Amino acid sequence: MSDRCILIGAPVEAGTGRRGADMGARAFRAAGLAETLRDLGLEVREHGNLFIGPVVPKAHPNPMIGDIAEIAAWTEVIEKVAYETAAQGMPIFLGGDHSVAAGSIAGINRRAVEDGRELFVLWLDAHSDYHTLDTTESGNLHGVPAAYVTGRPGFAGYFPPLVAPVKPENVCMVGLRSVDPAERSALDGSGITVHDMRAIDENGIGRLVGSFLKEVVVRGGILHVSLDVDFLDPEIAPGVGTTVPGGATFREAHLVMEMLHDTGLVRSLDVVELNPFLDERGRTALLLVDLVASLMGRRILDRPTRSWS
Ligand code: B3U
Ligand code: MN
Ligand code: MN
Repeated sequence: MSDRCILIGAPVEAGTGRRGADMGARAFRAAGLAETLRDLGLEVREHGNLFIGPVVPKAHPNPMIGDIAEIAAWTEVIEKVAYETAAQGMPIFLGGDHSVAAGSIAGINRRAVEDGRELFVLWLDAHSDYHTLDTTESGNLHGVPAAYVTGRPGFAGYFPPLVAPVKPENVCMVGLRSVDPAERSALDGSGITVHDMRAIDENGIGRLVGSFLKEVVVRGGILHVSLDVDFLDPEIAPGVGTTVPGGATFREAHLVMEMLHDTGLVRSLDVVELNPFLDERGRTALLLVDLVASLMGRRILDRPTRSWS
């Protein structure tokens, strides 16, 4: 884990059906993210908010898809910044909706492949975001990034060419409780490890995440974490466009963050789907800052670092 965090605002909302996610990055800053990280002894570099120029609209045969040119343009910009900043510290992408992850993971993996490192992705979300452009029923492109970055077909000609797809076997999704039929059948046999809320209830989130992290360690990999706010239960995190009941609790989410920190292998992070327009007095933003703090090393008590072998 790098001691230098690079905060990158990605004010994207064209991937959702609701307005307001483009204010997410500002809310993370207002909730004290940089100060909290500095208090942990980390260096914080502020990259500012990314932007795209005007785009020429492009149609897709799927009539539900509206903003494909805009999301494609964002993906290109974010991919480039991810590739560049991954060599300078730990990029933290402040969304923006989850379509941000199409660019961040694509760029992070381009860097990882160049460095000869094996990238693993922990996808914390109520949704699998595994639609292709052809299967999405809503047309909301925050529902496709996991498919794009793992190299599912159908993106060519619309999204930027993917230099380095992430191996599906290296992806672990945790917290799922809203998966569309087309996603479910595509996930089946994809190689992606999928833990829905039932699996969490039956096994405990620590055990499930722990076995994935152990595999990352054993295989000498590095980690990208993609944290969708709706991974959390809406009772504690209302500031998100697509709330789904029955999500991760405060302690479950913190445990995951603490375990991730113990590995020392997290190299990059997305925190996405925060919608300050829907939040209650900033409580979701503040909770996310706390979770990022746990991921970056804040702990309740000092305890020996867990052995992963
Ligand atoms: N799978 C649905 C719902 C959804 C996906 N991601 C979010 N919602 N946030 C869709 O629209 O693709
Ligand atoms: Mn998502
Ligand atoms: Mn989601």
